[in-house]
Amino acid sequence: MSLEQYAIIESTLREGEQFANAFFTTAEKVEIARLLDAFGVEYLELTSPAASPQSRRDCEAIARLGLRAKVLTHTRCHLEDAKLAVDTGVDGIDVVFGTSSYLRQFSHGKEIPEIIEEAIAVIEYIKGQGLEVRFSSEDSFRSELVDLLTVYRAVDRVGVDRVGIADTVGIAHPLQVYELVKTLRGVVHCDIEFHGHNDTGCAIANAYCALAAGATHVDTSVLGIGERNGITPLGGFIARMYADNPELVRRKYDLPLLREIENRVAKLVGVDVPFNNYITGYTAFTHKAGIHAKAILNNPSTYEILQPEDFGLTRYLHIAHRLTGWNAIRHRAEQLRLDLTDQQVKEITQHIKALADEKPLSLDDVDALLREYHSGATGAREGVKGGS
Ligand code: HCA
Ligand code: CU
Repeated sequence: MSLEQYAIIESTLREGEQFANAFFTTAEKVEIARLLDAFGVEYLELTSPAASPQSRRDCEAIARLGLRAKVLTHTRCHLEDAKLAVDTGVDGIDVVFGTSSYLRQFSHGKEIPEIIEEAIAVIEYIKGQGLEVRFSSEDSFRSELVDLLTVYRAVDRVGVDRVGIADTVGIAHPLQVYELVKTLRGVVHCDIEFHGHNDTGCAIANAYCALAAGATHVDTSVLGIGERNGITPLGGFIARMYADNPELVRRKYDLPLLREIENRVAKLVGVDVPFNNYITGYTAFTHKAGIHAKAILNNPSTYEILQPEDFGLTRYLHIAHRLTGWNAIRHRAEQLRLDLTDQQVKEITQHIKALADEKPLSLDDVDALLREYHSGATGAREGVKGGS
């Protein structure tokens, strides 16, 4: 069910601001918010107004933009923070409380009944102000299950809109996420959000499993930026969901905007988009081996589950190397409008392979060889004609 109906809570402007290199100005935050809104994410999550004076002004500025996306801010589960948040004009508040024994021992020092009491007061206050409210437990996967369920059941009973599970330290794997969300689904009636860190590379799979088990909302950030190595990346999550149901993802989001958003955020935080990034990476639609190239020319789906055109991108056949095949070379000759027989293309392919064994080749080298061969072949034909 949730795999067909889910919402993205885009947290580049909250979790992403916790990335080592992120120092967004108000204007930059507004720009990112507008881009993500145009892309079509359902929610934007912003840094708590309690964090700093600028953070408060940024919440106010983005809440005033009149975006399609709902604007949330993220605060500790404290009444004072919640009051500040309500005053910024946001649509909803994501509150977070640590339930793990680590956090209870080394952070806030509170016991479960105390956590519940405080959570209920905050939730009732926010609901009373007419805002959406989510309650999440930080470090959910290192919390006692019975504690977690007790807290969630209590907040569900007072009408929280959503409970959140956070894999704060990136320790969970997909089977555990599936299991926990499935259990929780049987206990609460409200929506369920998943927030997953990527310390062991499971963040996308974990988000997917959360949805498969009945979660309704997934947190992402552009390029996955966040604390340490970050959370579920927006682009990777989109790739995963597109692979399941392309029509739905095309309908929900303005996919060609993804690259622009990633490039912009990458520039703002001073990083490069990785070569192997989902969808937009430099090699994401590059095909190299002769067998792959041949099949791609016949039917791209043979080796592509994502259609580059849907993202405003094009595929690339890499032909200037020793693994190349004559079908790919023939295709290139056709693009260059060089009329060569299959036998001629096969010969030149052997030549390219031999040359590539000796030195790196570029596409220009291959083109030059094709042209040379073509004019030689044409010259020979014309010579024969002339002599007859
Ligand atoms: C953090 C908090 C958080 C909160 C997630 C949530 C996490 O550690 O900075 O609100 O669901 O990872 O626990 O990002
Ligand atoms: Cu986090």
